[in-house]
Amino acid sequence: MLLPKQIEKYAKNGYLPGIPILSAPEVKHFNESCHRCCGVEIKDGIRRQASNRVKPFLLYPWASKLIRHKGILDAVESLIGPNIFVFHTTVWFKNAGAGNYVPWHQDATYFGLYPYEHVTAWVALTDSTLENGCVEVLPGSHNSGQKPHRDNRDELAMLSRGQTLSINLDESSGVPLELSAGDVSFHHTLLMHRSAPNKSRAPRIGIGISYIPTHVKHLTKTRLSATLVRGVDRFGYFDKEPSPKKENDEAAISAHAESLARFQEASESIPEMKEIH
Ligand SMILES: O=C(O)CCC(=O)C(=O)O
Repeated sequence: MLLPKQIEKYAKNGYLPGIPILSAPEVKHFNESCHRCCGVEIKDGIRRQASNRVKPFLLYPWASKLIRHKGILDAVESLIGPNIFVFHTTVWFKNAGAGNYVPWHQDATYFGLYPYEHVTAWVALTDSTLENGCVEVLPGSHNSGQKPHRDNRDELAMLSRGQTLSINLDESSGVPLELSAGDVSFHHTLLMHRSAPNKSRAPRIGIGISYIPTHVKHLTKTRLSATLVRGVDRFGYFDKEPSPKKENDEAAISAHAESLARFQEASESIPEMKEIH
């Protein structure tokens, strides 16, 4: 569990910098598994993000294990309470020397969740540095609410719609979250953050796991699914997702496709995005 002063810092700043949580053998296992399953993008022609890098816990037993890691869940429970869903997960895989980047954004913009209690645990499977394009945050920026974004058609922008904050930002107050492999950072859904291209000679890999308390609602008409990873769900706002029994499990592949299709439909009608366009 986190210490009270860490919880206070998260409330004040909107993030916690890297906490060492994964052991060295775990980093090796998850890094190798991630390379094997997500190293090469599988594009489905609709989404900008490769389908094997979105919600991989519905496809691969190793990812299903990662989202249930006790050390990560203990920290998450300290921030959002004991009843926890995984709502989403993205493998942020930046190849060596790749120009891909993540523009300044707030995660809440494209999730359509309320209240704003979603927290992302960003799990470093390699070191993450300024040179290889670590996440950078604007401390305290989660306190000023949801801000307008615009779509960004740049193919190198890694977000599903290339969402980019369309307000003036004081980038000079940005803080890089430099992490060692095995560290996990945590950020609030309204925290403004971004990451630059990977200028190093090795891949930079992080897995962003989106956790929500079970009382959080999704605001669009599409009914979404989520995975209960701790506690109980007394609300029934989401359909429960099955876990993969093995890699290339046919049932898991169709559950994953179904979940992504619903997410895609919902993201087209997120209220924040509607107001903006
Ligand atoms: O990994 C990155 O470069 C960006 C991550 C991010 O935007 C997120 O986890 O919300």
